[in-house]
Amino acid sequence: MRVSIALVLLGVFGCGETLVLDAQGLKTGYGPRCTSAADCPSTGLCRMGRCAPHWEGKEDGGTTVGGGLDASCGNGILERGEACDDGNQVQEDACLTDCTLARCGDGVVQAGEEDCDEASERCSPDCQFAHDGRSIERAARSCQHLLSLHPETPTGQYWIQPGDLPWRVVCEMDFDGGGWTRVARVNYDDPLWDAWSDANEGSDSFGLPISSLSECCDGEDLTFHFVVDGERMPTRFRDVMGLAFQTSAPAENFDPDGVMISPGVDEPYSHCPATLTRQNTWWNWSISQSRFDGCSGYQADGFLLVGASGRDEQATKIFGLGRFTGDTFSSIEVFAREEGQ
Ligand SMILES: [Ca+2]
Ligand SMILES: [Ca+2]
Repeated sequence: MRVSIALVLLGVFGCGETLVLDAQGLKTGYGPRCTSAADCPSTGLCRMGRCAPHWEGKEDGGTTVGGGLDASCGNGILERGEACDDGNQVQEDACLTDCTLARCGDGVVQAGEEDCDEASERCSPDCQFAHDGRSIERAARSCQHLLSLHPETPTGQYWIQPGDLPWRVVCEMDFDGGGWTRVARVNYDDPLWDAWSDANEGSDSFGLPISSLSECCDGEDLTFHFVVDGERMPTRFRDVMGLAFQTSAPAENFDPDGVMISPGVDEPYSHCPATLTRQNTWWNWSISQSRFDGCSGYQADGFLLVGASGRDEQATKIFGLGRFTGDTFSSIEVFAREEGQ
């Protein structure tokens, strides 16, 4: 009788599938043909020449009753109602402790297979990290965005895409909370460029146009700090207009609101009420007042890059940042971060 049932069902399921019956005629599943468990990667069960996707009764020649009616998840025996049972209490392997098969979307990160398993901006629908900067496809908006999604990210080079174009930039993830994008690097005697609007395409270590990180207000939503010859300067700025980095900006007052300036890493920002000025015939990048008054004077804690005589666009000396009074340098790096950090 069971044979005739099976034959009928064979006709229904076609020649690629068959229904597997145990000794009592209970359905145990049907699947591809197999000769060993290795042919059945999803369950590791090959019974009666077929992969068994579900439970399976005990076999002893077809004379005993199939097991499973008293299933016990965790006993290492696959029983009715269990997709798997590896007999352990490890939640991160291929068989969860509730005897269901691990999958993307179960909320458990499967070791070796998944980066994450959650509905969030940091996790893709296929359970791989998103926006971690490891490739163009996985670019974050900025280094700060990257760090906010992946707090363990070390300092290094990453892909970000703040606008239409992806950039591979240095992200400083350690200093003062991290999340700093290197927006510019200038070497001694380099011609200065309009760092607000353009990348320094001629350099092998360029950043990106500073404007790409500013979302609302000509750069006044950004905070800056600097590294000179590899040494990180504690002085930082906020509320600096993009004009400070534009070599073609008018040689006149460019920031009527002044800037916020922090004299040290742990010291609060204070506002510089005076109008800042610049010359673009000799001072090129400048965050400074023309007169020293203890606020952001170019010989104190402002920032000024100066060209050589007769070569105004070549960067040769640095003033400000709390320590430089017209010194030469090898390289100056500029880091920016969106406010709100
Ligand atoms: Ca079990
Ligand atoms: Ca999972």
